[in-house]
Amino acid sequence: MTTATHDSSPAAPHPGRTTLARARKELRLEPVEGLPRLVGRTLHRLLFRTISMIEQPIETFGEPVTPTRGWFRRDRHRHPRIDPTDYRLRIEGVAAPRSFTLDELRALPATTRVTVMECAGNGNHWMGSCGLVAQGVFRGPSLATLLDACGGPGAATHFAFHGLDPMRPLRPGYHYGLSLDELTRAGAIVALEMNGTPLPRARGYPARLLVPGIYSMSHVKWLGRIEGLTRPHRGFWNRHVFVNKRRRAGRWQKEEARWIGLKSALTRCLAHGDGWMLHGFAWGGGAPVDRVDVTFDGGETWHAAEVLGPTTYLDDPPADPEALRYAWWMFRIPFHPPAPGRYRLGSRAVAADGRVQPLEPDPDVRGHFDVVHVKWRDVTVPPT
Ligand SMILES: Nc1nc2c(c(=O)[nH]1)N[C@H]1C(S)=C(S)[C@@H](COP(=O)(O)O)O[C@H]1N2
Ligand SMILES: [Mo]
Repeated sequence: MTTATHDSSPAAPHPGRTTLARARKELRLEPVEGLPRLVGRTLHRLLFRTISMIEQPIETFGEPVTPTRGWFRRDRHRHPRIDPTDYRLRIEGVAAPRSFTLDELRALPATTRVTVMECAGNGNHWMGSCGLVAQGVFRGPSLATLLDACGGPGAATHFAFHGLDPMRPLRPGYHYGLSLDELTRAGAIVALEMNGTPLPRARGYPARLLVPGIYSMSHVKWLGRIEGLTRPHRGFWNRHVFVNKRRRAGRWQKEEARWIGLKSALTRCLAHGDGWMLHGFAWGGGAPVDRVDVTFDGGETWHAAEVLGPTTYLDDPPADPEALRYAWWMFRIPFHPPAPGRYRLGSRAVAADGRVQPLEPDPDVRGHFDVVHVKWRDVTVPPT
């Protein structure tokens, strides 16, 4: 499948290498919240690199499908080197447990998914920016196909997915669990390919779970074992790491990260005619994005952007609408600042089911995950 950028889509070079000439072609959108504001972008990047958390600079967004090179990274450091001839995917706790070789996985009917992948902590107060999100084209057998090849799920109502990345002394490997109902609603697949090539090693070669619509802590890389269970997986990462607290009837209760909430982000501000064009993405929320409103004055007034869905921005979209259900929307809107100076920009997604991206954090939620409120950006417009 090929992808196209629409006419003024910003498939522009890396903004890190800003020259004076380029500076007038693009303005930097600075996150208003987050740790980089306090410690500086460079130190922030270095600090987070030590925990294998690497954002892609938000300004490199622009392509409908994020190039594999430069894709954000988030893992527990160790990237196992897996020999494809020795590799096995074991499926246990189902009607007829069995293993698959890589060739057997490749021989099964494959499903394509064009989908957003987003770390549950994207855009939180540690990160500030919005660089732990990307969109890829993934392909491999669906989980349903694999389960059929095992005689069905049997008694299993939940599944745990185990990675082959070693994590001793902490745990033997990374693992995450979801219910069969969630996996079915998401249309989960076991991805063998990403953006038209076999998965690179850092992305989980030879197989990774992909759960469209659910945050990517569940997209287990270097997938080695699928364990059918008759109760929710009570794993360390499920219960203690990817959790927020939510206040219900006055009581704070733990809540595991799950479905990606309705969001949008302004990504680039590019020279356009005698003014500027703002570009961004909107995603999440489970329903189609209906509208994206943009403010140039810190939220006093809002203006509807032009919004393009995946069937428009992809050259050759897959025929099956399921393949695109969790793809992002692209938006753009002209920006004509009345004078040089500093402007506070923000974007706000509105979904077809009427839900609106909130302006402020929810006072009934505490934690680092599923941060959905408007991602404010400051921009300094130079004199012409
Ligand atoms: N085996 C394994 N899978 C993993 C992880 C990991 O540490 N080990 N990290 C998870 C988290 S928290 C995220 S956000 C995504 C990141 O995927 P990426 O590094 O391909 O961007 O992988 C998920 N899958
Ligand atoms: Mo993550």
